[in-house]
Amino acid sequence: MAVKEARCDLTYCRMRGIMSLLTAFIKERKMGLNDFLQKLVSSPHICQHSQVGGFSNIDENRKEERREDLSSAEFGLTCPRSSLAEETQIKPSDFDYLKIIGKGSFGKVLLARHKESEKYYAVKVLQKKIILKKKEQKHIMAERSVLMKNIKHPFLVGLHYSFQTTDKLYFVLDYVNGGELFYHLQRERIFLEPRARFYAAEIASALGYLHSLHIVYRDLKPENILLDAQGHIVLTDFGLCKEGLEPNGTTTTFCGTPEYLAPEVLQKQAYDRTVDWWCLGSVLYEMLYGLPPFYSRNTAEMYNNILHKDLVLKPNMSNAGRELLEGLLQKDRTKRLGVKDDFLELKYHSFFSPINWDDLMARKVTPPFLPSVTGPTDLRHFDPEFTHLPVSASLCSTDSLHMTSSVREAAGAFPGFSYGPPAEFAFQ
Ligand code: ISQ
Repeated sequence: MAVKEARCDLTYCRMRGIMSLLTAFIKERKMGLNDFLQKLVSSPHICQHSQVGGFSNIDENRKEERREDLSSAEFGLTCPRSSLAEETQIKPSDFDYLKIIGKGSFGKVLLARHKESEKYYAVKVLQKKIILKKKEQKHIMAERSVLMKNIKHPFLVGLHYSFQTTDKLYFVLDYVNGGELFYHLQRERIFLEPRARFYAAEIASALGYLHSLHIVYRDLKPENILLDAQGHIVLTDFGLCKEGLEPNGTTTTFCGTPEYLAPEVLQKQAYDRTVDWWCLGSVLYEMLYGLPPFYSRNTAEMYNNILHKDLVLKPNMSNAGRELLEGLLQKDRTKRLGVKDDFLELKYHSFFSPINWDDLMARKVTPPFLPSVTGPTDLRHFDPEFTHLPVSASLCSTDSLHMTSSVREAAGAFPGFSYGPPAEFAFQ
């Protein structure tokens, strides 16, 4: 049933996407009609919409250009249908790649400096052939479409551009260097309630915002929760799973660290936005207790605990905190806190009564901890395991790839991926 709900959401999202594109572009009059049509045809999900399908015919005469694009294997913007990113010609060599700051099975995240503006970005580079091998195009395109769905929130990472070369996908994201929240938690073992409350409130407001756009985060996990240089939360990685494989090697509906998996996700049952409130409960629990709820070193035992073991809360916490955790870590999602009024149920929970939500959203609440960084190139909070790795020269190489059939397949597998703001707003 909730699966059906999720499908409806997706359709609704697409509708919203179309509507926001139309209204934003028409209202702001930043682009001509031709640009608008180009943007429209470059979004596959929009093209697929019955009411828009007819538009895509106008692009028929571009098929020849597309073939040329693919065979030239040129680095830069090979997406067959022009999008804004293509028109502004953003390409890998526009950046200096300084350090690797994260790594997953699909690719890596690099600290990069835009040569012209000298601004710093986190550039996520994914290998198309690995994504295709793991049949993860849907996740990646979902991440990209979530990121570009006009998402603007103080505690969500912002996407500036996405573009592609023959063999790689690039996301140009806000760069933050306060470190992973859990890096700081590990150093301090636990956080006291006021500090945990502040982070939980910022995360909750970001999740509530995504829900208001009919987006379920689902994969909230420690490595996706970062701090910026001022100490505010930044959530990353919408829809992207780092590991992507179950222990038996098959693709799965969930991935990554299993600690925060809600019972319904573990059981591969239908899930809805309440899954995010379970994950928030897990994050809050770990901040207060130093380990995830239901934790066991034995993964099978932990799965069993998540599904069947009662939540045990030690007495050394406030009644409000206890009540909140019991509400969020409710195994039955139909009884979970947030099932009825979503974020509002958390916002008005007594645990959060010290929070002034307007100030919080305006980033006016002083964070309880200031990550000490001297500037953007201060990488002390990143894992040296990554930062010590050499940055591959292939990232902005202009060499042509040999067009094998698999390279050709990968090259054309992400139509409409590229995205960028109107040129006058680029890299301001
Ligand atoms: C932004 N800044 C630092 C690290 C990041 C990792 C993933 C996504 C965005 C990021």
